[in-house]
Amino acid sequence: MTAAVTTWPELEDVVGDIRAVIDRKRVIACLPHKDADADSLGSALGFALSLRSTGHDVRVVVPSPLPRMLEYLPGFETISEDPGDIDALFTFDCATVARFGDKQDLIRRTDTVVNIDHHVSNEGFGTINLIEARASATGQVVHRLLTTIGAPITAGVATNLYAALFTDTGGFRHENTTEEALRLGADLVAAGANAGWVALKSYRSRSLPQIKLEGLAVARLHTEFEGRLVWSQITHAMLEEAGADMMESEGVIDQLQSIDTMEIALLFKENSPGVTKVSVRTRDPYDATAVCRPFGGGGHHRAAGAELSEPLAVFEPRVLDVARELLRSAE
Ligand SMILES: [Mn+2]
Repeated sequence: MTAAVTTWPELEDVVGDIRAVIDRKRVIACLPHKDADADSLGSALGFALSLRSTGHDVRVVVPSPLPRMLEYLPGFETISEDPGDIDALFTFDCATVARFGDKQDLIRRTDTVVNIDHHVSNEGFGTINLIEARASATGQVVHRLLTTIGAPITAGVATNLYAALFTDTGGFRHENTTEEALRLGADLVAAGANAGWVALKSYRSRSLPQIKLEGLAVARLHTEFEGRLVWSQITHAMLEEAGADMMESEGVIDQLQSIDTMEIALLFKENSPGVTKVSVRTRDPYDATAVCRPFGGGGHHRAAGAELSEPLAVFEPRVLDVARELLRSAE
């Protein structure tokens, strides 16, 4: 299955407009997606720190709940509850307006929205859209933009963008670990990014509840098609048992993805009563977005997700059917 092809403007085509927004607008807000990961929030904070260092009034606002696990990112303490009156809004790593959660409203009430992303499924909701689907991380797009407009890459900016790039490539392990990504990693370290700190915080400092939750999820692993289809769940009861919150379930999908026979891995999360999220990871020849598309979700070829207002017991069999169908159709 091939994804719909959308032609987005190149950086060169929109950089003048973006520069004009930065120069003309008094107050700029930066917005990551809901349940922000380090690519989304690191891009927003990196961009904000860079512009602030040249005297711009830039506020970072985050859809609730605040992703406390990303407290280590420089500038995290400057996140605003409410950005107040803003003149322009920059969004990072977010493909759909719905993904802004309780901050969706900011998109509607701001005249100038600059949408910066690398998701092929991006809706193009910005007044200016800078979508580079080939980029390994949105942080990479932000770095190219900042250097093109001559904005400074301070050590704080570099650490944020490094965290974005490092985590979106799975610690430089995923297929999107391109030559360009590795070179950018080196450039960011040269600019002062603390690579060891980011690696420690991303992959080597997990809480006890996180480890317990992972154990519970692995214990209820299901497999079909001789291990080609694997799935598990994170339910409220499991969170309670582990003493964890949903944010601490981040690493579980990586465990499922590491199974050697895996071709499609699914993790179902009971987000709130009656709301279920599925995270999908795939290996060749399967497209993760094909599993999510019937449910209005999206993402990347190898990693995608969808959220539906349905109880887990209703949503899970529907997604499983789509995954089974994909596996059968390739046989
Ligand atoms: Mn990303």
